[in-house]
Amino acid sequence: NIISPEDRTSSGDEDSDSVAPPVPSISASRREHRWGDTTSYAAKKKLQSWFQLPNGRWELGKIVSTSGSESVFSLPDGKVLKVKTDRLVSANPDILDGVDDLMQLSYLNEPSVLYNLEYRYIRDMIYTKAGPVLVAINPFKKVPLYGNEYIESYKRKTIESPHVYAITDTAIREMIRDEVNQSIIISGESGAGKTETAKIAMQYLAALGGGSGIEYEILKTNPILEAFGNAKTLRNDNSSRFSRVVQCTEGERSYHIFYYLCAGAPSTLKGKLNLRSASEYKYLSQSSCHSIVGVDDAEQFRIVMEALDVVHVSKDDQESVFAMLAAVLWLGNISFNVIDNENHVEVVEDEGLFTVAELIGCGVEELKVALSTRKMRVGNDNIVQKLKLSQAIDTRDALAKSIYACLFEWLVEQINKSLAVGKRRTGRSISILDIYGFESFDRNSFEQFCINYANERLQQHFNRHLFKLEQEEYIQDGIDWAKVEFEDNQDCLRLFEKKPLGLLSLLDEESTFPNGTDLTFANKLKQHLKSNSCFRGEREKAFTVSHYAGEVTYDTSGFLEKNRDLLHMDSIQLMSSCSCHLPQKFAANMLAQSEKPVVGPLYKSGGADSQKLSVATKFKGQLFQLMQRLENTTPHFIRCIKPNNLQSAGLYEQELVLQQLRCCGVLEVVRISRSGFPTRMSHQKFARRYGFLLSESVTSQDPLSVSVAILHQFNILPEMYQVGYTKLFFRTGQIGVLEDTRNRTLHGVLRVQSCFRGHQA
Ligand code: AD9
Ligand code: MG
Repeated sequence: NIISPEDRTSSGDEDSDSVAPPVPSISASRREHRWGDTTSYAAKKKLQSWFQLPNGRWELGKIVSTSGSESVFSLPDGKVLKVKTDRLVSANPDILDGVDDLMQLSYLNEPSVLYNLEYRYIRDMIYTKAGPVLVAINPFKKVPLYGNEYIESYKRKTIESPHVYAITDTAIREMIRDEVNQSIIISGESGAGKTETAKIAMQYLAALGGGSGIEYEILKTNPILEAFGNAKTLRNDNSSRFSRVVQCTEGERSYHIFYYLCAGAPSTLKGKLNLRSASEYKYLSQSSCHSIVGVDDAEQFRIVMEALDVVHVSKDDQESVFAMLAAVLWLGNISFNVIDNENHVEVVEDEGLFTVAELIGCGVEELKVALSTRKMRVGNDNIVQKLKLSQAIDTRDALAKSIYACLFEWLVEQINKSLAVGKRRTGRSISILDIYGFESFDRNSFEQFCINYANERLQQHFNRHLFKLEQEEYIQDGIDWAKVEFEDNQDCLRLFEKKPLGLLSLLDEESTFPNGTDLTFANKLKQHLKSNSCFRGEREKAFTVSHYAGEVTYDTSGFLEKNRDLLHMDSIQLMSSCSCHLPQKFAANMLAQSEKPVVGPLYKSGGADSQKLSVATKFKGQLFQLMQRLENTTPHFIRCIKPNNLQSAGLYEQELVLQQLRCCGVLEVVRISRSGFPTRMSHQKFARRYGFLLSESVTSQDPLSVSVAILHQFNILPEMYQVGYTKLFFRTGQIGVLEDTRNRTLHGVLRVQSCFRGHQA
């Protein structure tokens, strides 16, 4: 009853429509059918099976007996349970424990996949293949898998076990062999290890570059990007983040660089920038978390300064960078006085105001005006409107955010310039994409909406690539691949992108209406999209989308506000009038951006006739650019998995892992590969394995004729297999019937033999 790993069979899965095993599921309905899995097959054969205990954990046990729809099932601890037979899920034979590619499993069901990953994980084998995908489980500790010796071994191919190094090596080889750009696409949820994985891939590239190439220099710029782009969150002490300058959840931190600067700036710099300790800045003190266990902020500041030297950011520019950081911090301390019944405000003249003006190089009066009023154009007249308290706070925060965002962009630009100097471009590249994975929380907002939309696009890319790989194999073997059907997520993407009645268009439309609210937006969605199969309206302001990874319910609160970009022309004009060069540059960049030909809806956002793109439209544009770049590469996929939420080593939580396997599409890979002809066996092997079952001898002994005779004898339906030049291709589960017969026959023979031996004795 053992099928050797290289058979790549899933032979037990004869009934792909059977009810899926009961699993702890984040949202059942759509997904249940995906595990077209076998249940009764194992039961019939009295094999080891999985049974899900009421606490959700899968236990491995043996079927003692079966009568009708019930089985007696024994657990390893000696307990015996009476269970419904169809709740038992086939387990793989021990010989397949810990295989390094999930596709080698005979039974590709959820508990088997979970078990196999856990088996490897507890032995520090954190990498496993799922067909073309590399699954990486975060060890949350140092594992002895990296460094020069390993790099050498993967380079020489003396190690074959799955690894980021192996994937990276393949990318390099394919880039050279095919002269095609490559991409390594790393996804997973927060804290799963994407950024670490990206660094490990870069390490390999850097080592191959001989320690002096551009790859090595890129690696050296990491401290800068992490200092400015990462922050402590509840899920990850070093999380790659995008917006969190003005708001921070309890227990989390803003970007590392703020704390590094406050703790590590030399005293002269401190004096120049009027720097205080982190706790004295409102933006930093609001979350009551200033330090990270094991991180020395002052030391980190020195490391960042060194890295800035390495990428040739001049000392002057470095000081300007730090001045911008200080300006952001001081902006947060600027406060307002309410001056009338209508909640209009004026800016408090205090240290915060004066310091910001000093740091960015503008007049105090101009800064006050920019933060407390807005120029409007009514007909041909310019009028000045006083801001209300909440508007003034939003304006201040928007300015802080945009200074930081511009600063980050500027730094990336400097780094890229420095890397490009004197470098010969070979024209071929390997891109490494470290991207936020699919998110589904109790409450999901605009951020999740964007993230999941992006993941939906990436998933489509992934599906198409997989489909292509499969197709190539079929074509190579002369198989009619038109018979292979792949489910696509096109419907969901259409729900987002359709014009004018898609999620994004409707959001943009509502954002332009002065009277639009989150509720009117939600109602519009319900009105126009109710017939879409991927959409469901929920109570009040909520709606649900059926994503490839499951259903997510979004709360539209704050959608419109977040989608309209808040920075007003008055703020941009203020920056362009500054005497310091960075704010000037930032303003110029922003103006240049808004002058670009636009494809989305436009907003009149202030007095001057400025036009701005909505956040969703910008996001979509960037996503399309990214996809376009990726389309021209050969992709390699790495899916990172977080085994527990405590960031601790050695703890493997089944349910958490399972959810992520779904969300990052690993189970989808398995499903897709099963929807074609996933079981493949060479003619020779097939003939050898099952030939002895033939009741009549075949005239021709060539493997193909023997194989065909076997298929006929066992009445395997023509639509269930394809005969290729070298291999036979089977639909899921078909081999099971043959294996069953083979086993029974062999057991019969063995029994006869042992009886015979017993008799002799
Ligand atoms: V986020 O979406 O940016 O919040 P990531 O990037 O997925 O997240 P990250 O790479 O930062 O997660 O990993 C989180 C932590 O896990 C790291 O700081 C390490 O402490 C730990 N980690 C991840 N991968 C490895 C590894 N291969 N070996 C050891 C690891 N530790
Ligand atoms: Mg990260």
